[in-house]
Amino acid sequence: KDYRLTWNYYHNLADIYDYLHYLEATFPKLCTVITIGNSVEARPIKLLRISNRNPNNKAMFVEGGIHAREWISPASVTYIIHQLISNYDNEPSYIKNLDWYFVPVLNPDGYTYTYNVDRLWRKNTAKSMTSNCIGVDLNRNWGYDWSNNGSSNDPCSNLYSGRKPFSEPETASVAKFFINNPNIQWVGYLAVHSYGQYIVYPWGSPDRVIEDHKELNDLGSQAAKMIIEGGGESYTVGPIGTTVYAAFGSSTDWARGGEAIKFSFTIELGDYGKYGFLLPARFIKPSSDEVLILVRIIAQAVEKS
Ligand code: ING
Ligand code: ZN
Repeated sequence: KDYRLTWNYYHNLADIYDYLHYLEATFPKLCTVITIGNSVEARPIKLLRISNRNPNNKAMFVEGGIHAREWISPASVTYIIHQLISNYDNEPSYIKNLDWYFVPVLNPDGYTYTYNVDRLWRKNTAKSMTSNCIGVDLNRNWGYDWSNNGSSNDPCSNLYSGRKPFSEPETASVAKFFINNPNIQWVGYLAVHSYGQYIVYPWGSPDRVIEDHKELNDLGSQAAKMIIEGGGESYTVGPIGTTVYAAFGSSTDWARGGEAIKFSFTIELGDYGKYGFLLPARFIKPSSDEVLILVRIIAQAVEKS
């Protein structure tokens, strides 16, 4: 079997994981697959590292598939991996002298659930001790500015933040990976979501302004401008809380507030709502090209930092 993916349709979890192992087998000097933990239903959470093993490299984390129904996220993250690997030798130094950590599917149970049970499922599939409803919103479960208000303390809500910060193995696996690898010099974190077409940065609280607001806004705006110039879609840039909506306990806030990663962004891919979460697969490649522009802008900023 040929484990290469295509990006002409959406792939299930097994195909995506096979692709990561195909890359490791084919490009062993560059690619490493690491299982950082297991989901609630004991599925592995797989990370692909791309590194030229230069010991001075800074590092960038790319998170996909935290929300089950946002299928464009794992598709575009794997497509970015594909684009970096296909032309790696000719990539500029700001790409090659970075260590890349990609988790295409941070919520493998939810992703599987959208294939087998409910295409519009958002959360993981954790059982609750107090309710028959299942699932925690993994993008409200991180250990920085976590709240049971603002998000929701109702297990039936799509925004349920969980019993406590990092109650869920999916978010805790990332935190543990950071703790267990203290010498990785993280400078970038990008979470990929859909939909609405936003490029946003901390904070999720509408009441707080980040000190380097202008620098982050300039980076996001530069990416948005280049996306338009490249024939892509239009993106609104700003802080999470005043641009999308108030949100506590997200990975983007944790990366910046908890881990002091200077360049922490979320991109919300297309569309504006015509197809919403059911974005047809013909949009995978153009959407991925949009993410890649932002990825390059962040990587250049990282190199200069
Ligand atoms: N939107 C994001 C959500 O988690 C967001 C918006 C981005 C919140 C970054 C917090 C941080 O609700 C979708 N569509 O998931
Ligand atoms: Zn999302």
